[in-house]
Amino acid sequence: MNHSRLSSIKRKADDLAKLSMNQHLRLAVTGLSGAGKTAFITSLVNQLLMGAENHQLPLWQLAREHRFLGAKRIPQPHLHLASFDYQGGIDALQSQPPCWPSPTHGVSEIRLKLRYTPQSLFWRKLNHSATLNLDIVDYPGEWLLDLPLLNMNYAQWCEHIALSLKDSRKAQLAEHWQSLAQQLDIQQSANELQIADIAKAYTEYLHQCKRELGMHHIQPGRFVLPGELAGAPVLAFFPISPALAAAKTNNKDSTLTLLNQRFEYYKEHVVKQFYQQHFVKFDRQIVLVDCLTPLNSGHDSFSDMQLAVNQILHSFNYGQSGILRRLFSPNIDKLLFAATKADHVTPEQHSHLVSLLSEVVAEGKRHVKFEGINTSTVALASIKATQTGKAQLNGESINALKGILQSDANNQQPTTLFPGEVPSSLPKQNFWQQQGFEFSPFQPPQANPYSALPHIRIDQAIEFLLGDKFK
Ligand SMILES: Nc1nc2c(ncn2[C@@H]2O[C@H](COP(=O)(O)OP(=O)(O)OP(=O)(O)O)[C@@H](O)[C@H]2O)c(=O)[nH]1
Ligand SMILES: [Mg+2]
Repeated sequence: MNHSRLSSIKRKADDLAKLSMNQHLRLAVTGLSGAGKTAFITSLVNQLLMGAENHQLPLWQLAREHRFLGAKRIPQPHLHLASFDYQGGIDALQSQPPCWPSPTHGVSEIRLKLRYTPQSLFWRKLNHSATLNLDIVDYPGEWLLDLPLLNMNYAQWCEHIALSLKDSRKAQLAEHWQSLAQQLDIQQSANELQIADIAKAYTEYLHQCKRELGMHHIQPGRFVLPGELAGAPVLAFFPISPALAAAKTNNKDSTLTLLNQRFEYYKEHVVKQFYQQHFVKFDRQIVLVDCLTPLNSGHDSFSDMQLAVNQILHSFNYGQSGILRRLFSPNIDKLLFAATKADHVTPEQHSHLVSLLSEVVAEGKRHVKFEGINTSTVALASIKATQTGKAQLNGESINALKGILQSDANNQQPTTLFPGEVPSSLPKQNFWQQQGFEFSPFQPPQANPYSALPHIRIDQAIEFLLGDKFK
């Protein structure tokens, strides 16, 4: 074979290599508020940016085989989306004393370029490194709680809310907005100011359910996490008595017409739009679940969290909610369930946390798997705030945790404690009577610019979510 023919073959092989060695993946991170999304993304980005020098990732095959060459932050693809505030999170963790990154309220994204040596001998012989452009998207799980609204009209939604008020604690909190709503003549022409006031009272009721009852299952989700919609008329509606909502109205300016219109507008332009603009573009998903805070808060909070998480999983159940497949054709092929904040329990309890989470998501997971989505479950700590040690209890040496409690931020004195046992299955009545679990928030560790953040099993999450892309 002559020289020019050889170099033309080599050029073609090079072009082919470039094509197949530049991949792209969109990883979505969700969970209810406070589940640990921001901490997870901050730590994940930090672990990747630390590159080949990061020796804390033994469960990630690519790093273990020394084929991970490094990562770089590059401009995000969607200019209209908020950027994930990685630097803000790192600054908070590096401050003195360190603090957790601030809560977030909407969608944000960050793009990293990962470079690695491919596994295949063929590509290695061509001396090629490969790249994966990784987009990481943070979005509130609460937004997925709105999916069932797509199958309801306004009157059906009012019926649904009326049923939820059978819970006497909710009914008590609902008294204020209900009494305001009862004063409305819904057949009369709408008074915008009055409607805005009642919508405000309804929104405050939802916030109270979250704050005072520890509830997560809030509808409509955007009322408590409005993002850029704060103050917009699309959020100025509320449920009324189901019988009144089902009535006919001939007045096109009536309150009833307006409430119906806003409900439909919310479905079309808020709920559907999120699925169309964001959800369909996700390739991989991690659902973060904080099982520990609801264990502390009690039976009702735990059941509500379980309900909300399973409701979130309906969005990955394309077949059953035919509307999803019809409207959005989602692409997610791998979904990881992660029990967060595992550094709040001693290591021998981590397997309990995994089996507890498996039971919490059991119903939703069955449907997700039926769709052919590959799933796995892990217990992790995105940012490990405790050390494991020994303590004496009744003359016996037991595993304990050592860390600075958030409540000791002023004196910076570490505390050694045994937080109790995490149940390995859904807690029974006697668990709630004994309240065997005492969970206290810890201050994060002091971060420094030269080493990656300490974590527990974030490398296992990377392996599951991205591992197959580095062949
Ligand atoms: N000990 C420990 N605490 C954690 C960890 N991850 C999160 N936390 C705690 O949980 C809180 C909430 O974490 P975030 O990452 O802000 O949760 P989020 O899901 O982004 O919450 P929103 O932005 O409000 O939706 C933090 O402020 C920490 O107190 C972890 O890995 N270890
Ligand atoms: Mg957040």
